Amino acid sequence: MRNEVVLITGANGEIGHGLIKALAQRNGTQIVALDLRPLDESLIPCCDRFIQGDILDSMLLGRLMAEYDITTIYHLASILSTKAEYNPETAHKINVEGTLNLLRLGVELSTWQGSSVKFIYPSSIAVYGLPDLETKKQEGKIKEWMWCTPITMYGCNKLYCENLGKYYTKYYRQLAKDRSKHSIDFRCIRFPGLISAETIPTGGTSDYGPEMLHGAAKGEHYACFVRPDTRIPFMVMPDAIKSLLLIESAPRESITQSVYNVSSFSPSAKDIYDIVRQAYPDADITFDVDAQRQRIVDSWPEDCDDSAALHDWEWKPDYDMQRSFDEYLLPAIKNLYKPIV
Ligand code: AKB
Repeated sequence: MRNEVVLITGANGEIGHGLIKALAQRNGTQIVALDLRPLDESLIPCCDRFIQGDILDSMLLGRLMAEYDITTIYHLASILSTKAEYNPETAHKINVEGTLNLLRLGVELSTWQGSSVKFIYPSSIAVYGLPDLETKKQEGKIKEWMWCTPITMYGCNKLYCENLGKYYTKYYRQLAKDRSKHSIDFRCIRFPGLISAETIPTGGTSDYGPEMLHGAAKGEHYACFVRPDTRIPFMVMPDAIKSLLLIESAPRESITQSVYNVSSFSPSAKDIYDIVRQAYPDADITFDVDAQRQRIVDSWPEDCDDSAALHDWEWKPDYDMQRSFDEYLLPAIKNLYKPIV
């Protein structure tokens, strides 16, 4: 008998860390993790198998299909917004072709197993593209269907892959004579900037939030690359993981749309600066604006309306801004960087 497993791509990333640890605590969940780089040591005991490999390698994905009954795919691997702008075509390859490979794996598996594989896909506020600061301010909290006009390769990739997920769920092979393929069950969350106490992101444009905090905790100088009045939504990692587990376990009939916003708090860069300086009064933080990165975050919304997620699968964040810092980020980060005696 083949083992039932959950497949996680991009296992070494920030979401991967939190998700693998949370899933490992759930009785009976077996995890197969995939990443280009060797798996972080802290995750090894949580996984039943780790495969170092590339999502662009279809032979590798074929071998996985032969070996396991994969019930759920969490496809986390991707190149984030700032990094993607340095090499847009490579980002497209990984973000789009990689996702297409995984979606096709999901469809093949669903047909082979005779039941829909759940495909959980983290998208991003980068799919939005507001034209100017005045409109951004006026719009405030935006809904899923508004302003889907991204200005980055990463945003374009995420928006397109959301549509691919819908396509493979509803329309794949609609004109083919042989419609025997089973569809996947695609569920997607658009995340705001994420802040983890355990890891520091790389290659994102919302990175100034976590970088300011981790930099202060390490006693390093940090030059924040956006203006103090920059405002986008953020969320701490435990809430991001909570939302992924909630959408995964929601009954199919309660899911009324394939893409959902989730939101938590929406600070300006100055609000983050203030709370970090309160915790670390000697923190050496300056503002040194990078015009290109500023333009990207200026095109992202101030906040997102997540009422559909609340309505359909009872989404509600556990952490507002104060609680995020007081009860999660600051204690955990102080512990992470405490001097070894
Ligand atoms: C990025 O900054 O690229 C990501 C995101 C908002 O999706 N953190």
